[in-house]
Amino acid sequence: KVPWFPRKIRDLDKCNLLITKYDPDMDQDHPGFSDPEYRKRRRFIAELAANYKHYSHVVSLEYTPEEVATWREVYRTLRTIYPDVECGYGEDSIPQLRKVSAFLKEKTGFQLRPVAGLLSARDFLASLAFRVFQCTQYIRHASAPMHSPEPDCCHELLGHIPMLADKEFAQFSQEIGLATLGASDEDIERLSTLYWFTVEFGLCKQNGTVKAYGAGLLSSYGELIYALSNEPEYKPFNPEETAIQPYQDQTFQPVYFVSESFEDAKIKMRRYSSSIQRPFSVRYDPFTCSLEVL
Ligand code: H2B
Ligand code: FE
Repeated sequence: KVPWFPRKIRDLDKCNLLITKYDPDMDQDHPGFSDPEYRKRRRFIAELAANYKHYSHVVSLEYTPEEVATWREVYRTLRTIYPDVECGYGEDSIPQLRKVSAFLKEKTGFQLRPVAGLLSARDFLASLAFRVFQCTQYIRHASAPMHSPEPDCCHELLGHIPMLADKEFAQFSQEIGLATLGASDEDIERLSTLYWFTVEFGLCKQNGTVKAYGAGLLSSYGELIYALSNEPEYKPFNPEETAIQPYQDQTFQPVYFVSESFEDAKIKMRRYSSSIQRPFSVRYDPFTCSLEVL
């Protein structure tokens, strides 16, 4: 039996299965766990996301001075190791999801929708098939600006958005998404592992030098330095092997996969995706933002 999957962009309203393992109400190790104010703020922002429907207006948030201070610290620190991300950000305010979404839409057709926290891999990846990125609006706890156990707006804005603004990458992301629609749990697991070692923690050669492009690296000062040091193991990106590599979401990765180029990664991913057995095939119609299922 084929698992349910969204067929039109509006169906993404149903792709909302949250995984609570790292949220501040459930995880005792979350830096905000013992801060009632932070948890209250998070519930307020979560509620906005939960009420969001496709075609509704994205509510802008009035960030507090403390939240802006956290953003400033993260932004400044990361800017010392990599140059401007050219998304028109500044250190004095947290960019609003609505504005960033409009910027992306013009660049690559990707748009953002607010999400309350970590989503199931199936729901998260399905949205990519429609060039929709489920994006958190809250910010990490002020006590731990350099690390967040869950995605937050620093991770999305500094890690994912620059990549989604790149044509080649936008397409790579959408193709992973398309491959997950109606896939078995085992294939979802393999595809999310591939997502992990490319979009989140990928390395790529540029003019013979190994560079970081993964969002998890670009939004984590510590791991970015570590990934480019000579400590971790490097392996060439090869989807068959990468898809079954165990990964770490608690500490740094022991191994990173290096692509020859984005183009090469895309071709290899395409070959891998087409080897996945499904009793149908899908084609995305950009005019209607819906799928043709053949
Ligand atoms: N949910 C959210 N909100 N943001 C993510 O970046 C994210 C997610 N990543 N769910 C997913 C899971 C990823 O780690 C893979 C696909 O499992
Ligand atoms: Fe991410």
